[in-house]
Amino acid sequence: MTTKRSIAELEHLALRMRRNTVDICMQRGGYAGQGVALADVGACLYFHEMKPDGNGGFFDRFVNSNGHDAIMDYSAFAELGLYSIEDLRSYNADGTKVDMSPCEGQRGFEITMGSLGQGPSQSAGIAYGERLRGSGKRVYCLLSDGELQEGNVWEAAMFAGHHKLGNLVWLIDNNDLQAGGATHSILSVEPVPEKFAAFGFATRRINGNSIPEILSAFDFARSVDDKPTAIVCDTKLFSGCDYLQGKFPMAHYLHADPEDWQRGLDELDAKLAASSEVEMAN
Ligand SMILES: Cc1ncc(C[n+]2csc(CCOP(=O)(O)OP(=O)(O)O)c2C)c(N)n1
Repeated sequence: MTTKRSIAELEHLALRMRRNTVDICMQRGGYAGQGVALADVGACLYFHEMKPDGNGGFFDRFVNSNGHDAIMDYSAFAELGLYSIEDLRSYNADGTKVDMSPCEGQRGFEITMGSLGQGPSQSAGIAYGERLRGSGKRVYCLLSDGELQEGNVWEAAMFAGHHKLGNLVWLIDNNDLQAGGATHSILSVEPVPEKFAAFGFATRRINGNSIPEILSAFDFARSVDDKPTAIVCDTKLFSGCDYLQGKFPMAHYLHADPEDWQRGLDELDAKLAASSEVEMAN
């Protein structure tokens, strides 16, 4: 499951990832809106962009900065066979091995997550090290718009721009949401691409729920070897699951009634059934 995929295959995988997110979170609640919304970026990253290492892992490196976005990784890991869906259903349970905010050393994760704003500097350091080694590895970091309010992010941006880290790609999940409400009303981070350009990044702003746009932004990043790239992904919470999106558009953390979870799952199952037909035709 780690070779380059067609757009139809990636859309199908993103649907499966959305279903995995709802399946995992409906057990005890969780960061379902982010997992569902990040499925398109995650599918492109895990199933198309990052080079596999031939041993079930990846040659390239991915730092997910935002602890609660680990749900996106889990939804992909279920497809990659890194974790079973049964194990993932213990997410958010006492004593679980699949933490909501994973730590370094947990299978599939590069860094200790949970304290926001740490991924950018760690990914920049990793990219610098990989370049010194001449390894050819590319380094990806997913961060959130809320994290852009932290000074450490901009220290890392200054470092990455100064060192012209062409092997580094930051994906900003620009969903205009943070824990306390809409980012634009709490502390605006816009204009995001212009800010990164001022720090020496090549930039693209895309619809982060469009697989063709995500793939084209990754191609653009590969074409730039003398600058890091910031891909600003405009996403919407729960994008791709109309029922949950309509009912919980601002749910930073979702603890819903069983009927609501089930309606979300049923919608995704219906879309998956239709998508399998599309996939067969390709
Ligand atoms: C350094 C730090 N400060 C505060 C928090 C508490 N916290 C958890 S989530 C969150 C806001 C999340 O907003 P954003 O990162 O944009 O995430 P999204 O809305 O996309 O889930 C905050 C402040 C934290 N985890 N780390």
